[in-house]
Parts: sequence; structure tokens; C-alpha cells
Amino acid sequence: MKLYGSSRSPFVRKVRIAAHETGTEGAIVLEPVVVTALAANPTMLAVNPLGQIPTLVLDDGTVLYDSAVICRYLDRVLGQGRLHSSEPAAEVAMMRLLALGDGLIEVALRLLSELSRQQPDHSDRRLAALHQKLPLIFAALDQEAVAMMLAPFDMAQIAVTAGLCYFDFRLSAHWAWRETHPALAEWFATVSQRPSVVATTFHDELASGDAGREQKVGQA
Ligand SMILES: N[C@@H](CCC(=O)N[C@@H](CS)C(=O)NCC(=O)O)C(=O)O
Repeated sequence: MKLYGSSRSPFVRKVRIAAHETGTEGAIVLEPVVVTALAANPTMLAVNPLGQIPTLVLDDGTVLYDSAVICRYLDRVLGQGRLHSSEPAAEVAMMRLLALGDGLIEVALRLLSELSRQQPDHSDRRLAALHQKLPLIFAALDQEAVAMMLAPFDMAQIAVTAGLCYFDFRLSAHWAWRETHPALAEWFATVSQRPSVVATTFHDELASGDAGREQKVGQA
């Protein structure tokens, strides 16, 4: 199977962690692609009408997107189904936390994109709206932290992990959350040691000493 992705993308990180957790990573070859908000990537548009990563192409040519569908395939079709609960009420609870993790990633990506614009394109109103959400998202995650510590590492925890790893990678100077969210920080310190998380560390192969800020934050 071929996974179109980048080592800078939080949604790709979700898939890569899930691949390790399901023992399917050996069957996946990573096809590196760079995507940017400024122009659609023709390689990606040729395989996925959304032009997005992650996109998984199976050996029979079937194309799967987005990250939720790919993770479900790796876990429920190829793996043991441990990352997705099959009990309806537990599944809804898991999906709600998963939506919070994915939402954290989306807010981080929008924040980076807004911060990368130069004045006067830069919108203080958009930044203010994102900054209104961030403390609420972190407070909600902090409230979930004790339950997460006691629960198995599932798809929801993978999404939250990818989101927090992305904050460390791109926004650590902008948003210091650990001191004000100690339970979440403790849970994150524990899951950060999992082999699946360690093996999939973010890496910006484009970054160089003189790379421009927009290039660094506008691409994934
Ligand atoms: N809902 C999608 C979101 C994927 C996404 O936003 N990927 C970004 C990179 S992190 C992308 O491909 N951006 C380029 C674009 O949207 O054209 C998923 O879960 O896979």
C-alpha cells in the first residue's frame, strides 16, 4: 500500500501512529508529497479529488481518504479492531473525543496559516476567534485526561496525541499549555513514550537555516 503524506502533517501522523498500533506499518510505503494552502498539488489531485494528504492507495488501486477512513481500514479490515469500539454507546463517546482531537489539529493548522500571513492580510479577527476556542479545547481535553489514562489507547487518543505533538512541533512558543493543564500534560507524557508515537516523530525536511516563515508554516 502507498501512503501519500508528509512527515510534517498532523493528519498523516494520526495514520502513521494507527499503522504502528495495528501492526500494519510494514505493509505501507510512504510516498512523500508537499501540500500547501496556496496551490493545489497536481500529484494529489490526480489520486484524490480533495487534493489532500493522507491518501492511501491499496495494492488493488483502491484509493482511501481521509485520515478517519484510512485509520478505520487499517484497524477494522487489516487489524484486530482494537482502536474502534464496536459497542454503540462507547463508539459515540470515542468519536466525540476523536472530534475534539481532530478539531485541535484543525485549529492549530488555521492558527499557523493566519500567523504566516503578513500584515495587512493578517486578520486579527480570525486570530481572536481561534484564540477563543483554544483555551476551551484544552480545558475540555484536561477534563478527559484521567479517563484517558484509564482507557485503552484508541483512535480518539491517537487524534489527541497527534494534535498535542503538532502543538509542540509548530506552536510551542505560541501556546504553553502544560502548566495550566497538568492532568493532560501527565497523560501526554505517558503516551509520548509509546513506540508508535516515538517512531513517527514530526520532521520538517524542508526547513533549513534560511527557509522563509511562510514556507515553514504553510506546507504540510
Ligand atoms: N479531514 C482530512 C484533513 C486532511 C488535511 O487537512 N490535510 C492537509 C495537510 S495536514 C492537506 O492536505 N492540505 C492541503 C489541502 O487541503 O489542499 C483528514 O482527516 O485526512
